[in-house]
Amino acid sequence: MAFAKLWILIGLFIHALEYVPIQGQDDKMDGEAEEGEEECRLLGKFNLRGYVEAEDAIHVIGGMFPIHFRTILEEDPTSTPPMSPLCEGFNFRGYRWVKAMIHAINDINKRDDILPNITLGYQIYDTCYTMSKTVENSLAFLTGQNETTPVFRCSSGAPLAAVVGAGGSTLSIASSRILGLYYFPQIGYASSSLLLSDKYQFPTYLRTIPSDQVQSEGMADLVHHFGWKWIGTIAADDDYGKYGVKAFKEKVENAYTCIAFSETIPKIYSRAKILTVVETVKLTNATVIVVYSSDIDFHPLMEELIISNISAKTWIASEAWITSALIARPEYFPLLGGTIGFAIKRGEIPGLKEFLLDLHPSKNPDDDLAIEFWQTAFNCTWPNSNVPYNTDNRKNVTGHENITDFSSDQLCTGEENLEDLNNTYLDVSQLRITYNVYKAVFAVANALELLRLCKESGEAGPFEPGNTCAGIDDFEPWQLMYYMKNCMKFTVLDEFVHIDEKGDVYTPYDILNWQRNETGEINFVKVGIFNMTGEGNKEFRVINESIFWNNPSEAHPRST
Ligand code: TCR
Repeated sequence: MAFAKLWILIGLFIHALEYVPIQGQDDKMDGEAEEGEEECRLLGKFNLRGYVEAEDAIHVIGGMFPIHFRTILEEDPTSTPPMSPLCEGFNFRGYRWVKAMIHAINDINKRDDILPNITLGYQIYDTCYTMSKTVENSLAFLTGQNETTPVFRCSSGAPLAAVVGAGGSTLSIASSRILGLYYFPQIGYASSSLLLSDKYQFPTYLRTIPSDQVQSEGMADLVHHFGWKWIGTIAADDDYGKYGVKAFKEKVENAYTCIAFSETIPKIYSRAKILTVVETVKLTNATVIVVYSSDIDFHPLMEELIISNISAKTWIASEAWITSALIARPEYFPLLGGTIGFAIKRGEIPGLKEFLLDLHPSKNPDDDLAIEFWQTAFNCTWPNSNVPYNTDNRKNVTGHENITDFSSDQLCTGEENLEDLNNTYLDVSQLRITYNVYKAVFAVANALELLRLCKESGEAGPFEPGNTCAGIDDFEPWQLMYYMKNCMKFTVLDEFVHIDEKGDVYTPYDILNWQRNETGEINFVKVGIFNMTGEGNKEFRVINESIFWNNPSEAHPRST
């Protein structure tokens, strides 16, 4: 049976990763383990953070989000038992995505027209934007290593229906390779790498963000539209940056347009590597530079570029940083003003703002993430907590050479007001990825609903033998996958969503341009659109006159 196979495989995983069998009778406690059976001892320990709410749930949806920017690197992990690393750098934007997932689940639970009498729960983990955590999260979903959480199929407790995530493409690819083994449904909200359209490699991966095939095509059209000849490219060192740039190059290069340079931004912070990129940008004659990277990876390079006083370049932004508060800062405007980039469709989520405001560390003393949020947002220390915040364990970071603790001695009073906070967590004016998260949760709910309706309708179902339906209480992951693959047409917040058989969506992009308003803040002004359908029909429109160019003459630059 499929299950037996699954358990053998998971067993092997656990064996390899976490347990060491103790042989012989001596180490055994009385009454435990029958003769001949191996007893196991937990060696390393899952150290996962996130949110679990599964008490009354009939089904649980898993989620993976970058609540932190990075893990803290261990110098010598072999001298102590293996522990999953700790994370640092609180990501307000990622935290908003988590809340959007919870909000979506609450909304579905409140509705009678979708999954009536069925309560969905959630099990959300922090990926810390790293591969190792993401793999660990995926294993935890499958094995239920975290004691309070359900195993994905298990007789007691609510089973896991599908996973939403995992943020960056490289992370989704890693988790999808594991989840795909069991034909376990996964739906991404931000992973746009074209690799993920390959259903041989990632049979159970779907997404609510368009593939970068589309974005790269749009960027190439933009370059041709303005007649630029020499283009520099900078890519994050991951499946997003590298494959995005690769597709861009394939589409842009022709008899007239050439690539001046191609650089990559390191994944693990290295000042030396970043400085070589800065040097290239300084020396190049190309005035147009495409940056295909997440804001998280681009930020350290940005800090160096700003010091080096580079100006009069036009930056072409990929979707991941075009509206990022981490990058779109007034102090970066001299360098990045006039940036043109692609942004995915924006949406409004009713009630989200109120839900985001409904946060206070005193609500739940065990909610470390809320405490860390509060401490970081208000730069104060929550009394009697030992949740660290504002630390930076990277070495030789620009501006501070040593490992640093930026936390404050000031105690939080609890009277701090969230509404006074001007940060990205509460900014609901640009809900793009957040909106995708919301859609992804609805996609899962929609598949669950179709599965449930099959039996209810009394008609023939899709499963062999005998054209049967699956039961909502005891379906297998591949049965839910049937609906995720074949029936992904539904409406969320008045928008019709169609995810095709490759798991891809085609939604239009806004072309945005960074301009400064009277108060000195950066506005993302819509200057065009790019739309492409699955059949390859496209529409590209830019209003040249509405663009702000960041050079002394404020004129359309040439890159010859
Ligand atoms: N696709 C990127 C990750 C990513 C992202 C973002 C990360 C996208 N948009 C916004 C942070 C914020 C688009 C990937 O890796 O596929």
